[in-house]
Amino acid sequence: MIKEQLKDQFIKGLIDDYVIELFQRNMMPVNELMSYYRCAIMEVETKFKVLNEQFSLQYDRNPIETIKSRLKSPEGIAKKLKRKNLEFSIRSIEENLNDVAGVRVICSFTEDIYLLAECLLQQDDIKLIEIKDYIKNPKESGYRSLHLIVEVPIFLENEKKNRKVEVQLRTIAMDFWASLEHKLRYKKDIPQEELDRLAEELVECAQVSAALDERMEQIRNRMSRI
Ligand code: 0O2
Repeated sequence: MIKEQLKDQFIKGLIDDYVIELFQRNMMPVNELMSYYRCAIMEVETKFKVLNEQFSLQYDRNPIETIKSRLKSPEGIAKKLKRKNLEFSIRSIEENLNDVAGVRVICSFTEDIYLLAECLLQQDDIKLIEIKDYIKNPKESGYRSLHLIVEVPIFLENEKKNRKVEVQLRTIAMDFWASLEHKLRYKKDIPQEELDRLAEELVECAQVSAALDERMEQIRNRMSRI
Protein backbone atom coordinates (compact mmCIF):
# COMPACT_ATOMS: atom_id res chain seq x y z
CA MET A 1 0.00 0.00 0.00
CA ILE A 2 2.71 2.46 1.07
CA LYS A 3 4.86 1.25 -1.83
CA GLU A 4 2.01 1.95 -4.26
CA GLN A 5 1.41 5.43 -2.84
CA LEU A 6 5.08 6.24 -3.15
CA LYS A 7 5.25 4.95 -6.69
CA ASP A 8 2.28 7.09 -7.59
CA GLN A 9 3.90 10.19 -6.10
CA PHE A 10 7.15 9.30 -7.85
CA ILE A 11 5.41 9.04 -11.20
CA LYS A 12 3.89 12.44 -10.58
CA GLY A 13 7.43 13.67 -10.04
CA LEU A 14 6.74 14.66 -6.47
CA ILE A 15 9.51 12.82 -4.71
CA ASP A 16 13.00 11.81 -5.55
CA ASP A 17 14.22 8.51 -6.86
CA TYR A 18 16.39 7.90 -3.84
CA VAL A 19 13.51 8.32 -1.42
CA ILE A 20 11.42 5.63 -3.08
CA GLU A 21 14.35 3.27 -3.09
CA LEU A 22 15.03 3.87 0.57
CA PHE A 23 11.39 3.28 1.42
CA GLN A 24 11.32 0.05 -0.60
CA ARG A 25 14.45 -1.23 1.08
CA ASN A 26 12.95 -0.44 4.47
CA MET A 27 9.41 -1.62 3.73
CA MET A 28 9.02 -3.92 6.74
CA PRO A 29 10.34 -1.45 9.31
CA VAL A 30 8.26 1.33 7.75
CA ASN A 31 5.08 -0.74 7.98
CA GLU A 32 5.93 -1.60 11.57
CA LEU A 33 6.65 2.03 12.39
CA MET A 34 3.35 3.21 10.92
CA SER A 35 1.49 0.50 12.78
CA TYR A 36 2.97 1.65 16.12
CA TYR A 37 1.91 5.23 15.36
CA ARG A 38 -1.60 3.97 14.56
CA CYS A 39 -1.66 2.31 17.98
CA ALA A 40 -0.52 5.53 19.62
CA ILE A 41 -3.38 7.39 17.91
CA MET A 42 -5.84 4.80 19.27
CA GLU A 43 -4.46 5.24 22.80
CA VAL A 44 -4.77 9.03 22.73
CA GLU A 45 -8.21 8.96 21.08
CA THR A 46 -9.44 6.57 23.77
CA LYS A 47 -8.15 8.84 26.51
CA PHE A 48 -10.16 11.75 25.11
CA LYS A 49 -13.26 9.59 24.60
CA VAL A 50 -13.04 8.44 28.21
CA LEU A 51 -12.73 12.05 29.42
CA ASN A 52 -15.73 13.05 27.31
CA GLU A 53 -17.76 10.19 28.74
CA GLN A 54 -16.83 11.12 32.28
CA PHE A 55 -17.75 14.79 31.80
CA SER A 56 -21.03 13.74 30.27
CA LEU A 57 -21.83 11.63 33.37
CA GLN A 58 -20.59 14.07 35.96
CA TYR A 59 -21.58 17.44 34.53
CA ASP A 60 -24.12 16.46 31.87
CA ARG A 61 -22.15 18.03 29.06
CA ASN A 62 -19.73 16.84 26.38
CA PRO A 63 -16.67 19.03 26.02
CA ILE A 64 -15.68 17.30 22.77
CA GLU A 65 -17.60 17.83 19.54
CA THR A 66 -15.42 15.65 17.28
CA ILE A 67 -12.08 13.87 17.19
CA LYS A 68 -10.27 13.61 13.86
CA SER A 69 -7.09 11.62 13.60
CA ARG A 70 -4.57 11.18 10.85
CA LEU A 71 -1.35 9.34 10.14
CA LYS A 72 1.14 11.31 8.08
CA SER A 73 1.52 9.76 4.65
CA PRO A 74 4.89 8.26 3.64
CA GLU A 75 5.11 11.03 1.06
CA GLY A 76 4.50 13.64 3.78
CA ILE A 77 7.17 12.05 5.97
CA ALA A 78 9.67 11.95 3.11
CA LYS A 79 8.97 15.57 2.19
CA LYS A 80 9.38 16.77 5.76
CA LEU A 81 12.66 14.90 6.26
CA LYS A 82 13.93 16.39 3.05
CA ARG A 83 12.72 19.93 3.89
CA LYS A 84 14.42 19.77 7.28
CA ASN A 85 17.53 18.25 5.77
CA LEU A 86 17.27 15.23 8.06
CA GLU A 87 18.61 11.74 7.62
CA PHE A 88 16.21 9.33 5.97
CA SER A 89 15.93 6.49 8.46
CA ILE A 90 13.42 4.97 10.86
CA ARG A 91 15.45 6.32 13.77
CA SER A 92 15.47 9.79 12.32
CA ILE A 93 11.68 9.70 11.84
CA GLU A 94 11.18 8.58 15.44
CA GLU A 95 13.58 11.13 16.86
CA ASN A 96 12.88 14.16 14.72
CA LEU A 97 9.27 14.07 13.57
CA ASN A 98 6.63 14.87 16.16
CA ASP A 99 3.61 14.79 13.91
CA VAL A 100 3.59 11.38 12.22
CA ALA A 101 0.59 10.63 14.44
CA GLY A 102 -1.91 13.46 14.78
CA VAL A 103 -5.06 13.71 16.86
CA ARG A 104 -7.30 16.77 16.46
CA VAL A 105 -9.83 17.41 19.20
CA ILE A 106 -12.61 19.87 18.38
CA CYS A 107 -14.49 21.54 21.21
CA SER A 108 -17.25 24.13 21.34
CA PHE A 109 -15.57 26.29 23.97
CA THR A 110 -12.01 27.47 24.56
CA GLU A 111 -12.21 26.77 28.31
CA ASP A 112 -12.85 23.11 27.52
CA ILE A 113 -9.67 22.96 25.46
CA TYR A 114 -7.56 23.89 28.48
CA LEU A 115 -9.58 21.60 30.73
CA LEU A 116 -9.07 18.61 28.46
CA ALA A 117 -5.37 19.38 27.98
CA GLU A 118 -4.91 19.54 31.75
CA CYS A 119 -6.79 16.26 32.28
CA LEU A 120 -4.70 14.53 29.61
CA LEU A 121 -1.39 15.82 30.93
CA GLN A 122 -2.25 14.74 34.48
CA GLN A 123 -2.36 11.11 33.41
CA ASP A 124 0.71 9.30 34.65
CA ASP A 125 1.45 7.48 31.40
CA ILE A 126 1.49 10.68 29.35
CA LYS A 127 4.73 12.59 28.99
CA LEU A 128 4.58 16.16 27.72
CA ILE A 129 7.33 16.86 25.19
CA GLU A 130 6.25 20.30 24.00
CA ILE A 131 3.36 22.70 24.25
CA LYS A 132 2.56 25.47 21.75
CA ASP A 133 -0.27 27.78 22.69
CA TYR A 134 -1.43 29.44 19.49
CA ILE A 135 -4.66 30.48 21.26
CA LYS A 136 -2.91 32.83 23.66
CA ASN A 137 -0.32 33.64 20.97
CA PRO A 138 -1.94 33.26 17.54
CA LYS A 139 0.29 32.87 14.49
CA GLU A 140 0.75 35.80 12.13
CA SER A 141 -1.64 34.06 9.72
CA GLY A 142 -4.34 34.22 12.40
CA TYR A 143 -4.05 30.49 13.18
CA ARG A 144 -5.26 29.51 16.64
CA SER A 145 -5.11 26.09 18.35
CA LEU A 146 -3.43 24.50 21.34
CA HIS A 147 -0.73 22.04 20.29
CA LEU A 148 0.64 19.37 22.59
CA ILE A 149 3.36 16.95 21.64
CA VAL A 150 2.98 14.01 23.98
CA GLU A 151 4.62 10.65 24.34
CA VAL A 152 2.32 7.73 25.03
CA PRO A 153 3.15 4.09 25.74
CA ILE A 154 1.75 1.35 23.57
CA PHE A 155 1.70 -2.14 24.98
CA LEU A 156 2.67 -4.86 22.50
CA GLU A 157 2.84 -8.62 22.94
CA ASN A 158 6.08 -8.64 24.89
CA GLU A 159 7.14 -5.06 25.16
CA LYS A 160 6.18 -1.47 25.72
CA LYS A 161 7.05 1.25 23.23
CA ASN A 162 6.70 4.99 23.56
CA ARG A 163 5.42 6.98 20.61
CA LYS A 164 4.98 10.70 20.03
CA VAL A 165 1.60 12.12 19.06
CA GLU A 166 0.76 15.67 18.05
CA VAL A 167 -2.51 16.72 19.67
CA GLN A 168 -4.22 19.79 18.26
CA LEU A 169 -7.08 21.14 20.37
CA ARG A 170 -9.38 23.71 18.75
CA THR A 171 -12.84 25.18 18.89
CA ILE A 172 -15.29 24.62 16.03
CA ALA A 173 -14.63 28.21 14.92
CA MET A 174 -10.85 27.71 14.96
CA ASP A 175 -11.23 24.51 12.95
CA PHE A 176 -13.52 26.16 10.40
CA TRP A 177 -10.97 28.93 9.94
CA ALA A 178 -7.97 26.55 9.73
CA SER A 179 -9.66 24.38 7.09
CA LEU A 180 -10.33 27.32 4.82
CA GLU A 181 -6.88 28.81 5.32
CA HIS A 182 -5.31 25.39 4.66
CA LYS A 183 -7.09 25.29 1.29
CA LEU A 184 -5.57 28.64 0.38
CA ARG A 185 -2.07 27.32 1.17
CA TYR A 186 -2.45 24.56 -1.38
CA LYS A 187 -4.12 26.66 -4.07
CA LYS A 188 -1.91 27.11 -7.08
CA ASP A 189 -1.82 29.91 -9.61
CA ILE A 190 -3.39 32.66 -7.52
CA PRO A 191 -1.93 36.06 -8.41
CA GLN A 192 0.19 37.41 -5.54
CA GLU A 193 -2.04 40.47 -5.08
CA GLU A 194 -5.15 38.35 -4.63
CA LEU A 195 -3.25 35.97 -2.35
CA ASP A 196 -2.27 38.90 -0.11
CA ARG A 197 -5.84 40.21 -0.04
CA LEU A 198 -7.23 36.79 0.89
CA ALA A 199 -4.58 36.32 3.59
CA GLU A 200 -5.44 39.76 5.04
CA GLU A 201 -9.12 38.92 5.06
CA LEU A 202 -8.39 35.63 6.79
CA VAL A 203 -6.48 37.48 9.53
CA GLU A 204 -9.61 39.61 10.05
CA CYS A 205 -11.81 36.51 10.10
CA ALA A 206 -9.54 34.95 12.73
CA GLN A 207 -10.09 37.99 14.95
CA VAL A 208 -13.85 37.88 14.40
CA SER A 209 -13.92 34.15 15.17
CA ALA A 210 -11.86 34.69 18.35
CA ALA A 211 -14.36 37.33 19.46
CA LEU A 212 -17.24 34.96 18.69
CA ASP A 213 -15.62 32.17 20.73
CA GLU A 214 -15.27 34.55 23.65
CA ARG A 215 -18.87 35.79 23.50
CA MET A 216 -20.31 32.29 23.18
CA GLU A 217 -18.29 31.23 26.20
CA GLN A 218 -19.54 34.21 28.20
CA ILE A 219 -23.12 33.34 27.27
CA ARG A 220 -22.61 29.73 28.31
CA ASN A 221 -21.15 30.79 31.64
CA ARG A 222 -24.00 33.23 32.30
CA MET A 223 -26.51 30.50 31.46
CA SER A 224 -24.85 28.03 33.77
CA ARG A 225 -25.14 30.50 36.67
CA ILE A 226 -28.93 30.79 36.27
P1 0O2 B 1 -0.82 19.46 7.83
O1 0O2 B 1 -1.08 19.28 6.38
O2 0O2 B 1 -2.03 20.01 8.57
O3 0O2 B 1 -0.23 18.27 8.54
P2 0O2 B 1 6.95 21.40 12.41
O4 0O2 B 1 7.14 21.85 10.97
O5 0O2 B 1 5.65 20.64 12.62
O6 0O2 B 1 8.11 20.69 12.98
P3 0O2 B 1 5.97 23.89 13.17
O7 0O2 B 1 5.77 24.39 11.78
O8 0O2 B 1 6.44 24.87 14.21
O9 0O2 B 1 6.92 22.69 13.25
O10 0O2 B 1 4.64 23.22 13.66
P4 0O2 B 1 3.37 23.93 14.20
O11 0O2 B 1 3.42 25.38 14.09
O12 0O2 B 1 3.12 23.38 15.56
O13 0O2 B 1 2.27 23.44 13.15
C1 0O2 B 1 2.03 22.12 12.90
C2 0O2 B 1 0.65 21.94 12.33
O14 0O2 B 1 -0.26 22.93 12.82
C3 0O2 B 1 0.56 22.10 10.83
O15 0O2 B 1 0.89 20.90 10.22
C4 0O2 B 1 -0.91 22.46 10.62
O16 0O2 B 1 -1.74 21.33 10.77
C5 0O2 B 1 -1.17 23.36 11.81
N1 0O2 B 1 -0.85 24.76 11.49
C6 0O2 B 1 0.17 25.49 11.97
N2 0O2 B 1 0.14 26.74 11.48
C7 0O2 B 1 -0.94 26.82 10.67
C8 0O2 B 1 -1.53 27.88 9.89
O17 0O2 B 1 -1.05 29.02 9.84
N3 0O2 B 1 -2.66 27.56 9.18
C9 0O2 B 1 -3.23 26.32 9.23
N4 0O2 B 1 -4.33 26.11 8.51
N5 0O2 B 1 -2.69 25.30 9.94
C10 0O2 B 1 -1.57 25.55 10.66
P5 0O2 B 1 1.48 20.85 8.73
O18 0O2 B 1 2.37 19.66 8.67
O19 0O2 B 1 2.07 22.17 8.36
O20 0O2 B 1 0.25 20.64 7.84
